[in-house]
Amino acid sequence: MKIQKEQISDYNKNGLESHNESFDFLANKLTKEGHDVTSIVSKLADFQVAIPSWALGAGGTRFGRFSFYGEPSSLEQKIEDVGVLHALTQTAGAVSLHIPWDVPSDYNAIKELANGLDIKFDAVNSNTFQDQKNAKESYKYGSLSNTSEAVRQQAIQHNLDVINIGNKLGSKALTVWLSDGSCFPGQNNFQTAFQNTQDSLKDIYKGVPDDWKLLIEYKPYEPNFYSTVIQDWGASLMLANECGEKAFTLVDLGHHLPNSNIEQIVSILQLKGKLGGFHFNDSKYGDDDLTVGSIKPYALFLIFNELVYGMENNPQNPDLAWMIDASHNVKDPLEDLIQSLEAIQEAYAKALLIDQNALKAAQSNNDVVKCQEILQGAYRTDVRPLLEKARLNRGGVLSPINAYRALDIRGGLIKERGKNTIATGL
Ligand code: LRH
Ligand code: MN
Repeated sequence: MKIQKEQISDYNKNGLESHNESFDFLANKLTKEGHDVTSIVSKLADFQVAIPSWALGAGGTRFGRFSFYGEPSSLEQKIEDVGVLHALTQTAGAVSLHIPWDVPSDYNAIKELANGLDIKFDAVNSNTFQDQKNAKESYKYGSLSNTSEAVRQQAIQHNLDVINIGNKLGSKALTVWLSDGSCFPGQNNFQTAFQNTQDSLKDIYKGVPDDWKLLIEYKPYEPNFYSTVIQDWGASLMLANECGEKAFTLVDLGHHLPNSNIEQIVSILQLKGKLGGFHFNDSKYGDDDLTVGSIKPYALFLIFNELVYGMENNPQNPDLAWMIDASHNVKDPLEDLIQSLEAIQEAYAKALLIDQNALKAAQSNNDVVKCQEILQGAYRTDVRPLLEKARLNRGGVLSPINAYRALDIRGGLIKERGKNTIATGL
């Protein structure tokens, strides 16, 4: 399925007048407050988020999985679905593949398809948390940390193979997330497991091309429920420092224990020049992989405040990889991803309205109330007309969710693919 430009301009017709009214009103107000509205709108339009190839079908848990039908059953169809998201939102201009769930059969055809939809290949993800059919060694007791040299070698080779696949697609980063850990006290020697992981990552690092990044993703628990080798930002940072200047930490918002101050973690990782990227989602309890901004929108705003500050003040930190990592148990996957893209844009737009100089001055004067007023003044601004303008400027729709429904895209996908297709992934 491909969304035609005419469908988009036809859909926008009815909403243009009220959009122009609310945009002009907001732009006048923000301009009077000293904001450069044109620059904010172009920053929003340039902000592209990679869609996880493993989240284009219904997710599930051990208790069940409920399909939405019309799911993509091939990498080509997954790229097409990312194309639909990008056509509507103009902010989903990349896809993050997971190997072996998404090994291309025809690299040129896939690159051509993606290029035709203005989709780039972001980080590729290795998978040493599942055993592949006919695999010689098992990852039951870990992969890069495993006590068995043979298992570690198999996992290292898999990561080098993933780099090779990414290279052929034009990707510039490898994301390593390890489920390695233990379920019971005494099961692992923590030092041996960490040292094995460090040595294995250094072997993988030797295969990381000079213009690539190695992104080390941490997570406190699941699927292991007593210890996880790369459990938190500290472990990830230590391993990235051990590997070298191309290695960075990857922050998955759902990979933090309750009440963690993620914005402080983000701030310090940028200060140290070791923040490599994000997996955006939201959560109430654990790694719930819920819609971005659906549970803690203010926390997301505070994270973007630190990102905006870091992007202005930390040249030592590289450009970040922006990716969503979500799972859809009760929502149409494409609608869920559209809502996540909107929430990310909204948090970024509100953070761009923070007067960082005024905030820094109030912080220096310990004017606590003024600090909060500056933050919450920005947060309480309805920035949706700015998001609409950014989409319009790039040929997108005013309201992606309403357009998705008005154009009956899920209905069209079901007609095209039927009701029995299942997407690979989680
Ligand atoms: C682990 C994780 C990781 C992916 C997987 C699909 O919880 O966040 O980023 O490999 O989800
Ligand atoms: Mn993740």
